[in-house]
Amino acid sequence: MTIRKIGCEGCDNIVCPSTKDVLKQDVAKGVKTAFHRVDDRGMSACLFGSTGVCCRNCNMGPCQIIDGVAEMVGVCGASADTVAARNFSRIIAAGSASHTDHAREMVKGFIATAKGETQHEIKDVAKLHSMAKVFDIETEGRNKNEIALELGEKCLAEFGQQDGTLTMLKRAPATLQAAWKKMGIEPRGIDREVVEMMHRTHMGVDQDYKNLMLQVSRCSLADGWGASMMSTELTDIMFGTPVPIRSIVDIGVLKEDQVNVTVHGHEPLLAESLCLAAQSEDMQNLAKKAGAKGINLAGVCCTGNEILMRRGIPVAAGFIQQEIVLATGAVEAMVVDIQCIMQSVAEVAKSFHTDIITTNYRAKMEGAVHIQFDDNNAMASAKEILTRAIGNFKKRGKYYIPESKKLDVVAGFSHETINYIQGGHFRASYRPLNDNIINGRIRGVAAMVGCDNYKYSDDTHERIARELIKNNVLVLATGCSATALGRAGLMRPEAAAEFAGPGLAEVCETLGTPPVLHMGSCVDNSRLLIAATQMVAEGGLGEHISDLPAAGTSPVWMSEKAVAIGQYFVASGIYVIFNKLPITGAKKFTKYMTEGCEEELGGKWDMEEDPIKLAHKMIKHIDEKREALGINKEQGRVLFDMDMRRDLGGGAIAGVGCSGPASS
Ligand code: BF8
Repeated sequence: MTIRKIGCEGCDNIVCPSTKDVLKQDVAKGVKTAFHRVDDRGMSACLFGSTGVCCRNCNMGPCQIIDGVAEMVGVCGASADTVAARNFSRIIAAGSASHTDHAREMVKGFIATAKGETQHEIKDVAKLHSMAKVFDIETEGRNKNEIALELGEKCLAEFGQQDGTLTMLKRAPATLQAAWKKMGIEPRGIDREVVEMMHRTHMGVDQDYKNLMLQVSRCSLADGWGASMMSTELTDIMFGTPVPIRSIVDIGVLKEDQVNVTVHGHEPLLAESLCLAAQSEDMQNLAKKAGAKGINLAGVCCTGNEILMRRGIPVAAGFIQQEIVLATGAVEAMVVDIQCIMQSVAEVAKSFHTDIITTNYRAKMEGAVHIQFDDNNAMASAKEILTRAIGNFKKRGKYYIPESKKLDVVAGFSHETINYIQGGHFRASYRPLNDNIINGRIRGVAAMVGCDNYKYSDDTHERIARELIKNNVLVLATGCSATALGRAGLMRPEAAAEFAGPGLAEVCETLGTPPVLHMGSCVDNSRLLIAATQMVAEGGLGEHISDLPAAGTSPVWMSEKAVAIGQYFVASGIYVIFNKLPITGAKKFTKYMTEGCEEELGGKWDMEEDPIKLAHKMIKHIDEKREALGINKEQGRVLFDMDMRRDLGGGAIAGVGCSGPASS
């Protein structure tokens, strides 16, 4: 994997044309970004920290451990394996806590909506009914708000539940549920698993790395199959299940003659309210009075993915571009809530007329303006935020918007949409996908998730995805990986003919889909779990998720959340490969994570820094699974005739053709 050598001074190591373009403009000259800070730090990462063997869990240390050196265990005697496993466990606890606290807010917003206390409504009644069934909620003779209220309250109770198992687990394949039960790793309650993980990693508690890993899996499953899945499904019910939608991705989505408001963070409650408020007559009139033609909302990070998926609102930037978008000088306000917001944005904003507006009591920042977002009075909060942004429009000084680099994307591939596009309303199923994997047109499926990272080239996601699709592997993407792949032009249907191997290209052309499907934000990785479950249920690809020719990666992860996602994929039976993990200072533990755990969980971890080698390790794993299934035979290329196209469901996608699944 290419390690960045210099930052934006010469911009030669930044591939994204818009990032390079903005950074070389006069307007951005005084701006110091993370690209600079990575260079300025001028030292390599701490060897103990980066390999997971620095222990600071008590005040006898910190202890730096060297595996195999008797004098270099912890003062308490902790071995390298224990220390690395404990550190890894705390990453999982933090990542899971972030997703689950986000989910709690969404569930609370859902309950308030069901009570009629917000300006939102229950939009996807079909999904409401299917979730009611999962939670054994009576639907007969009840209106949608009554059902939603009971569903919301049952979901909220699972955060504090002490015993039993989380309800969503029963959506997993029966074989996987049985394996979790046998291992004793079914999550009991969402908060309980995070708390227990923290307790067990306190000094002098769990000192057996294999035992710790059981709780690591349980904690991550409480995230993936518990809180994240509840968040995705309830958010869909409230704001609409995504259907294919055309939009654009790039810094160039900012508009010269409009009030530019970027929405950055994760919880879509705020962003949805801003969308509604921005369309209101009074806000539009206020913008016009200030000399603007309107209000232009644009997304950053996962909030961007949420409003892109459901509303087609353009995405301005992924994680590593959050400072660059401000360096254009064209943003009136960056509205932030929680997670992945760099403290430096407040510093960058000082060079311009831009306000950084924090909106969540949990996440304040020096130098920012705080306007608390109030769920129960969301429209008033949203209008207060927009009024402040509009007030800044006249103060805009020199700016530069790199307009020519904008790329089209087709997003909105919820698992329901993937089902629908393969068979329409009446024959929706995963059968065509399974058949195309069995007949070899599609070699397998790769999940690309997670972050950008300044330490690595900003084209890493693109290089991996291009290698995968060239080899007929369908890519499902979420989070900042999805934004990077959209920016690279791989989420246009035309990209299939341009970059995919012949089998995958043919299937994409028939369905009218891109070879890389945008499945949403980071909490939406739960959609991938359901997609994998449906592939197993459809038949022909084994009995377990671990039998599927599938693999996952977060190639340049930065956040603890990405590791939690990786772990719940592993605990669901998936092979997951990251660039590096902070575990390699402990030999037995690393061997267990990359080999030993497969026997118990079906999935395992792997590591590779070179993007092309990483893609080929995924392909190798996919081929091994194909071999085990007995489907790894060379197939002659068969051109689709009209009957075969009809069998596939045939429609192109919305904005490009069909209207997607019914939302109510
Ligand atoms: O949750 S991909 S950088 S924005 S952590 Fe953060 Fe990573 Fe982006 Fe979304 Ni996910």
